[in-house]
Amino acid sequence: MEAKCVLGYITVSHPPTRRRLNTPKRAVPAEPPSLKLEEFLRLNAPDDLAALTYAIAKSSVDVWDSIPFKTGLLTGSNPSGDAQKAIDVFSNDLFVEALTSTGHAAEVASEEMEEPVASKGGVSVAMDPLDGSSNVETNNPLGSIFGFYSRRLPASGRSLVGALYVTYGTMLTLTFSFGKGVHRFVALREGAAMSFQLLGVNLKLPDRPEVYGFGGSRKEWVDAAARFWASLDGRGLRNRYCGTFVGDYNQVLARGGIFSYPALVNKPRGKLRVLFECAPMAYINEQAGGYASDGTKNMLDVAPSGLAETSPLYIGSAGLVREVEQSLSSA
Ligand code: AFP
Repeated sequence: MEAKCVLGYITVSHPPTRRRLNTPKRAVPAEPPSLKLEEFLRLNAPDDLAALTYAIAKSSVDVWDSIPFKTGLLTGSNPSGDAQKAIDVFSNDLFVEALTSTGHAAEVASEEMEEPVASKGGVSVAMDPLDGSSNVETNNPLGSIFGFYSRRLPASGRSLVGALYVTYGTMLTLTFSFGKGVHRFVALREGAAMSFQLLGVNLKLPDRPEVYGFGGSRKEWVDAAARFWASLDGRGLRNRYCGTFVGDYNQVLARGGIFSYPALVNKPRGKLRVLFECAPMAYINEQAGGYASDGTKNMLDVAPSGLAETSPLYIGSAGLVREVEQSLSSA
């Protein structure tokens, strides 16, 4: 699963243009080059991860298009007891089919399924096919999260060989890492079809943290997390919380800061699932120069014993996360 080569770009944060640079491998572009996802993957990803990523990209367009039409609640609930919407099940089934069809998935485990779907490839995929679906009505951003594991699931984040998240917001973007930096592509219309164009390479958390967002109810947080949260305004950070992990983390990556779904007094293992949410995002965050913790150790070292195991999560700028880790351990 070694990457073939990694382009020497620096971070690009402007919208993409369609202009093609002649020497993309050496020049520091004044404008981002027009580079399609297929080409980037061909040059920078092992074949299996490239195929899985491209399958996710194509399906994410269908998910995005379908969100307005599949918002109704179903009668069932997922293995964690969350109410399921038609869009949750639709996204789940679409991604399972797309991933297994590549021939590269060994199994696909999902927050929406009791058991993984077995397949014939070598990469175990864990996914939250539609993160934040309770926010559909309020038109907040939604997301999808994928972890690519080299071992059978459940496994710790140390077995991740790549991770990816999709944002369904003002833009449909894919942000991913295969262990050599974090890169981002945006979906653009090309006639009737969509194509994914380069939006940024080697994304890094800014040095100066600006924003924070904590999930759950303040009165339920453990004291040390609540005290840390209360100190952030006074240090010039702004509270920005949308209630979708992907959306909340995405702005931490752009502006620096911290996102947490902390340990709760009556739910010390928090809410977010290790395999499907915490570890894949921790992997991307670490590649972007940040740090993620369960409150006592690196999130990537948490070894879940079951598919749906949850963990408290503190993720974002390394200094802030280490600080909250310290407060929690001395509490
Ligand atoms: P849904 O997928 O049920 O909307 O839950 C979203 C989520 O798992 C995660 O994306 C958020 O960070 C977290 O829940 C928000 O939970 P609170 O509503 O308790 O803050």
